[in-house]
Amino acid sequence: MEVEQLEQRLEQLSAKAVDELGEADQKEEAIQVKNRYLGRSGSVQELMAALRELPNEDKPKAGKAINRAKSTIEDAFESRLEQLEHQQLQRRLKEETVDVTLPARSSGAGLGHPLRQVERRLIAIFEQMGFQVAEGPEIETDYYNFEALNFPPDHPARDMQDTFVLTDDRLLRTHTSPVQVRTMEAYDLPIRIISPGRVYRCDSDLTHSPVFHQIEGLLVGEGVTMSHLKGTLTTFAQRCFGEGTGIRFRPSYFPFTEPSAEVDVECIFCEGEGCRVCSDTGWLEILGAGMVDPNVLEHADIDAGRYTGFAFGLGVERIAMLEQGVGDIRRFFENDQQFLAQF
Ligand code: 2U9
Repeated sequence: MEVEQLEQRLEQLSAKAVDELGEADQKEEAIQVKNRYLGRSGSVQELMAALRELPNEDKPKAGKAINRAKSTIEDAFESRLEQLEHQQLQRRLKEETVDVTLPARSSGAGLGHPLRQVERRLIAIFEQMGFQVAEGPEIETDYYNFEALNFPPDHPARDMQDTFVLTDDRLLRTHTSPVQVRTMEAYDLPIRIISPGRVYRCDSDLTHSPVFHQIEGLLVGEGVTMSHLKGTLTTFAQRCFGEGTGIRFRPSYFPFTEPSAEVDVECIFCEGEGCRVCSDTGWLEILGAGMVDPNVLEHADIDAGRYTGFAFGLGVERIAMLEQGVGDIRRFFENDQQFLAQF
């Protein structure tokens, strides 16, 4: 082969390689094309054999032509590679873009549980009247839950069928009254406390749940009378259910108070006219209350000749069910998100 022929052949080869590289869509394809021309048994390498056959004076010219072809192909390979990488990056950026104009998904921020919402409101009302919040254990002894509260040994509430008994002398408190007993033991008089918290009873139907929430109140000091109790509960009813809401006391019995009363609030739906919710009576039973039994004061080493006290108790679920129109108390404890999201 003549040197001119060799030069021409190299020109053709490098032009063809540049074309093929331009058509390679993948990096791997471009590498294959490059190897086909510049690899050890590639087309350009093959022409090295023809160079060796040339007369010595033509060899420098032929060598330059080979080097030119090699660098043309290498440059084309490098720039094609750069193009392919750029294209790949553009494709990824397009596929992975975030459309910031799309409406955001709701993060489902938590709300207070409906019972907690009611409980907080009730606590705030009593705090405004000067009551302090007192808390205590949910696992109690027979003494604090029953004996100190003047329950006789054979009282039905002490029965294992009504109370969750844990061991010989440990049970789940059936009311928050033990907190009040512990407070009377630990603090000087006068005391004015409320004890909100979970309580437990073996009971389950539309209006009873094995766990529920109470708020109890206790005020003990010199000269405390039933009038103070009536005034306190009237203020509570008006702040909780609206100005002008009336209350009435009906005689009742609790071991820990004497006298005792069930306290009705004027129906919040018909304002005393009579409706389905209040069974046409115009009244809703909301609280229990009474004057602290002297035996209970004496158990806590308080001189019942000198001091008197009043107490009251209410169920948070009862008020939440009335206000929120919930017919089954157990709905509050199922953690059903659809139910809870309504509040
Ligand atoms: C002490 C002395 C007396 C708390 C009281 C009630 C009346 C009462 C019920 C309301 C609905 C329980 O949750 S409920 O079923 N409570 O009727 N509770 S007086 O009396 C006390 C508490 C502590 C030392």
